[in-house]
Amino acid sequence: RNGGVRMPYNNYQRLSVYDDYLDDIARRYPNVAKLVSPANSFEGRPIKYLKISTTNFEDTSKPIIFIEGGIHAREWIAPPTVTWAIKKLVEDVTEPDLLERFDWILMPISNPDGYEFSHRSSRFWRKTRSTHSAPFCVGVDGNRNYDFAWNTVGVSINPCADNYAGRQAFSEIETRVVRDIILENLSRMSLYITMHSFGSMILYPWGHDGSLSNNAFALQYVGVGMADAIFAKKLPHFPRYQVGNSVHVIGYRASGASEDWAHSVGVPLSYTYELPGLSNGLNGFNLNPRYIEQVCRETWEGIVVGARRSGDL
Ligand code: ING
Ligand code: ZN
Repeated sequence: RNGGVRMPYNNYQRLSVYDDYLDDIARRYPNVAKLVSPANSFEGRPIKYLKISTTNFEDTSKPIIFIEGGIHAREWIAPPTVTWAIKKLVEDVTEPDLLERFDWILMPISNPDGYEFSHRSSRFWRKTRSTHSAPFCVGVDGNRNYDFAWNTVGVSINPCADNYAGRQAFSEIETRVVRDIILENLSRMSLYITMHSFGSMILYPWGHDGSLSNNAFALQYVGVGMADAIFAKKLPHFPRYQVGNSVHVIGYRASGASEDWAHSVGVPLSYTYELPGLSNGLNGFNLNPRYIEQVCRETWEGIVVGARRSGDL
């Protein structure tokens, strides 16, 4: 691979490794991968993503698939599943139809400030690191900050809480960047997946009240297809994925989640993956690094089926 920047999968990596990897892929594969850095995070770090396309996003007949991870800082298994998808689309291609049929937007770390804070200072940090809401408490829950049923359920109005929704919807640059990607590409976006952990679940709307969307049949059909593909590749002691409406599968309601907002503005297939944790409590966020590669491999199988089924609907 001619001396490119490596993304190791035997341990959790710092932000700079992700940044360098994205830069390097864009440099080495200029015909298919474009680096976009639309804004800086609250603390001034570039928020980066790759647009992967054989036609520079100019063939408007191709559906777009958007996969994003790392909005919750401590969920360290999420970002590598997104870089693994990049690898499988451009470096180590075993499913060439996926690059031919779809355009891809891949953002491994949507909350770089929180991610770095969870490495440097506080392992179980979840939120952004903004200080504009309250002088005495830092950060907003990115997955409560979207403008759909915002600040109504499963949230806190206490800025010190882990599920603080923010002083207004989209108060955070990190959620506005994801919002703008979805709105700019809405006419073609067929599938959105936000990577979280943990619990081995594939969740779909509506997460704020547990009701089903008009597209629930397709959401269930594609969701089960993804879970079956993961099941076929999982290790024996990994739990089987559960698939269903967010409220019914995870057991609580939450407003302002990206999954709900994306679906509400028109993305037909919108999912939250809860990647495996293999433990209870906070230890679920500390998935042993020996399983990073396994989770990436099996999650890719889910993405493959999700893409193909989304294209068949
Ligand atoms: N889980 C998601 C959360 O933000 C979720 C689960 C997603 C609930 C979407 C409702 C709607 O709470 C994690 N791990 O963050
Ligand atoms: Zn999460």
